Amino acid sequence: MPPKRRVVTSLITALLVAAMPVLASIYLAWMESYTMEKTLSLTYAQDVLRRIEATSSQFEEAQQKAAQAKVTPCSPDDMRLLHTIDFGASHIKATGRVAHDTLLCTSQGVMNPAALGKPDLTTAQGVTEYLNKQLSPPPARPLNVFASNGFAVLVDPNLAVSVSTEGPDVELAVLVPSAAQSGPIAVIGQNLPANWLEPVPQGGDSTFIDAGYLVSHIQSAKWDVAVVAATPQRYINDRMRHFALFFVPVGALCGVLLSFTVSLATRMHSSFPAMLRRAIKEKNFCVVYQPVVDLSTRRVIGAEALVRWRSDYAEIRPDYFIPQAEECGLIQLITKQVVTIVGRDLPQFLKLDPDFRVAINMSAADLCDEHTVEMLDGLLAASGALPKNIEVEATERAFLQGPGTASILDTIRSKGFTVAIDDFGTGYSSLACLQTLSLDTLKIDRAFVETINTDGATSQVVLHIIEMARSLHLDIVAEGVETEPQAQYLFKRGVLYAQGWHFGRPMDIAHLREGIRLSMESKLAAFIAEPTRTTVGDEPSSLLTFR
Ligand code: G
Ligand code: G
Ligand code: MN
Repeated sequence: MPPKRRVVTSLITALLVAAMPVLASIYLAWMESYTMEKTLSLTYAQDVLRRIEATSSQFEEAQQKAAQAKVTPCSPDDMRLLHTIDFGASHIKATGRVAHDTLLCTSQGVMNPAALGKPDLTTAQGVTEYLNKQLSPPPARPLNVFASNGFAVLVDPNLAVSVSTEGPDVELAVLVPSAAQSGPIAVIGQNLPANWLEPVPQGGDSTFIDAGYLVSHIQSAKWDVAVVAATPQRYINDRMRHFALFFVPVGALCGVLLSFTVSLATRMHSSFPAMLRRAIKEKNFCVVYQPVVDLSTRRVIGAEALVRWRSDYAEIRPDYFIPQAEECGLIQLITKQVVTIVGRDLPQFLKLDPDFRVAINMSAADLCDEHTVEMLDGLLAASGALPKNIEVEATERAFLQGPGTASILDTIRSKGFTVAIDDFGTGYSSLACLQTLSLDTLKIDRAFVETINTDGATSQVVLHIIEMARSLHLDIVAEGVETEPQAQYLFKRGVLYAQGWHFGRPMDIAHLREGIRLSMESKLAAFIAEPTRTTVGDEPSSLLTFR
């Protein structure tokens, strides 16, 4: 990518990454406001419903009292009764008697019969309702008359709906669901759209946004009544602005931090080859050695050299940088440094054990290049080692890189170096390798050693690998041996060599020297038998772990 385009791309990425938490915080602010407004609007509706339910209960109770009394309607006895009932019912303005759509008398006194006209509706409970009747001249307000069996109550339509609300523009309506077509029996606000009044299940509620309002509709569980409360949607927006004052700066801060982290990670990633190059130039690689043990004598007879990158910040493991080094063509420079270090260390091992063997990992690029042979010759010259002291170790992937590889391997073997196939059994063509290549050693991958003494599906595979290696007269090294039973199992089946945490983790040269020395004195076997030896945590015991 051209540099200019890369700058633009990373700038856009940074902006997008920074914008995400901000957008999330706006969404959060909106959700928070919506939830609060929804709760408020439901509270208004519940408030109104509670009052209407109280009125309905009082009406029911009053009607029962009136029915039990058995007095002549509007007689002096009845007037006293009506007055007593009215007095005890806080939500009722007055009680009265009706017949043939005419109000005959009320608890306020005998009056000229007042024609109520046709009833506006009749509820499911059989209550006849006459709405907004101007029974006394203004300024007295119109009243709702609810009648049943000749008994009536007069109710102020505004009493139920006059709840105190957060803003002035909250709309409220009271409905009789069984007579929904007659419209609301009490309203505060504009005419409410018909779809707001559509029934909800008895005892249920629903909240939705429509025509700029947040609408809550609830229906009584007991009575034939429902309430709609609508708050303007802008209340949500106002509230959201308020929340946003808190959420958005926090989101923006997160966005900036995230953007910074992402761009840092991107920059580190894109400059990884540059970092690797610098590490090679500054020789920041070192080598640790994992001991290889002879299972019959339990002596350390060799070791695998494993490269480590000590950067300014951390020790980077080869699993991470070897594939990248292979990809950007830097692996041979790393191999060269490993070989140089091994050449420097080898004399110290050979002084203790002239037959000691160090295995060096090689990649595909190493095995395609004739210079590798020269490099190995250089290693012998520098260390005074013999070819038998060096093993070249590579995975099948590295071996199968074309015809050049086979001839270089042949040259290496003809000089007396040994060649090992690493991680055997994990690739696709391990068998093909055995057929086409001339090898000395087969290293059984850790994955198969792990399954020993388990009933896993592949627990038998290790036996077949051992069989195959023996029929081809290959030395076998089992990798990843973590327990004594694994070691015993392998030894019983003819595996001579092993490496793994049971014998030693990768260690520095000083510790390996100590391990060789101990094992030469046969102290290692005694060490294995030591019953009081403790292990740390769940880590497999390791005889040569000195760190
Ligand atoms: O034990 P460790 O985590 O170091 O091993 C990780 C992997 O890195 C192993 O599979 C090993 O083969 C590989 N490796 C270790 N050192 C080298 C090296 O010097 N060259 C190459 N090509 N691979 C290595
Ligand atoms: O190249 P090779 O696959 O040999 O690399 C060996 C890898 O396995 C390294 O990462 C090394 O640290 C790791 N290793 C070595 N011995 C053991 C062991 O006994 N158990 C486990 N889990 N890992 C091991
Ligand atoms: Mn290896």
